[in-house]
Amino acid sequence: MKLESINALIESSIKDVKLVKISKKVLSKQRISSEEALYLYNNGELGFLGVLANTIREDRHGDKTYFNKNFHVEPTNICVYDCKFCSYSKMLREKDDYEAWELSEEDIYKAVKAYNDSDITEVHIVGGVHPKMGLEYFRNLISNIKAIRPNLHVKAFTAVELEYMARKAKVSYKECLQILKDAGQGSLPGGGAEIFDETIREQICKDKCTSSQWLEMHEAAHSVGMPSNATMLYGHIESYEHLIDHMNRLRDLQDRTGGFNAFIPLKFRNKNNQMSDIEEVSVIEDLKVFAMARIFLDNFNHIKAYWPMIGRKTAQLLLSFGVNDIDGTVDDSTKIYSMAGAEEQKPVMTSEQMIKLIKDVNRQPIERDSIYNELNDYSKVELT
Ligand code: V47
Ligand code: SF4
Repeated sequence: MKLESINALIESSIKDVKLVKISKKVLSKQRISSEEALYLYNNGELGFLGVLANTIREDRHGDKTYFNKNFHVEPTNICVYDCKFCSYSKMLREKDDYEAWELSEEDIYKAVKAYNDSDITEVHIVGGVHPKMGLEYFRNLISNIKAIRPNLHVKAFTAVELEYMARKAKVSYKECLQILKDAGQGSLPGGGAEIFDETIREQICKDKCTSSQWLEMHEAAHSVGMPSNATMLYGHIESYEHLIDHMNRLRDLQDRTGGFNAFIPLKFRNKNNQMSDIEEVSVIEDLKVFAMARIFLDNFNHIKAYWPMIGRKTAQLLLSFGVNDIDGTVDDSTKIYSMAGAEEQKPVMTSEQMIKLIKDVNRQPIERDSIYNELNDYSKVELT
């Protein structure tokens, strides 16, 4: 639909003058303030937010929907921290009925070699913060992985893991990241951001890196030429104000560095963790959060829905609410979310399934690499 028609439709159907004013700003690509975002959150109906978010999405990307071919390595679930939402870490909560694991280096190399004959382009390495796995261990690990498969993009370590590594090794964030980059690391995933507001962070993950440290780490990564993603854990004890504050801090940093590739809202799942008494939010709320992200984060090119967590059906819906990326084919190699009660207990999707999922909602499946170069356009491929 043409922009003028959308504007006319909004003017004729929305009676709230303030909402119409904000929507005009959004549609003419002007940045909205935190106050305006809060007003939208509180007063904009889902369909209205969807139209705004989808208009921006289609203006930037048309129907293009990105995915990549990746697998995950989780070296350990042993962690020195005790985030209340975490269903995965083992150490402080000995009574849990699942076991701690610690992959040996050989296990990890074997996992990488297992993909030798596949066209996978990325390995995503994250895990618990193990007191004995430090910078030197990971530098060596990455350079050995690159020796096995030089073209594999290594997206590794949340800012939480990196902050611990740098502190233990007594090096600055920049030095730490440069060492990892020289070993072959290509980018950083977006984990560990949770909610930046300090009062919320205090209640859900008070012992790990602070919000400022998270932001400083990503700024340092961008300064040494490593792009990164940013996440936001929503749907627990936070309010809309906290979500907007979180995105605002990211928008400010992105203005300075331009180093973020994608923003990934992560829905809080309540199984097997210390916040299990909190009910999960509805799909309606999911759609709102993603739409608001697309509307507010005018300097983030990609809004990603992580399908193993949010589920395939909601991921499809989200493609009309601002999302233009649904992560990777992901092999059955991640446990973080299945333990937390994610939709996907066995997160495996073949390329064919991924392509079908995207085509079924009339979007254009594009395989990308880790830094969003387009590798294959599957829109013309006939599936059997
Ligand atoms: O920071 C932990 C989240 C994150 C739960 O950058 C939970 O491409 C919901 O950041 N319910 C780590 N979420 C994973 C991550 C990620 C995932 C996929 C792609 C990328 C990327 C990054 O997982 C943690 C935390 O926010 N998490 N427990 C839970 N119960
Ligand atoms: Fe450790 Fe990460 Fe779990 Fe927090 S979310 S306890 S840092 S593994």
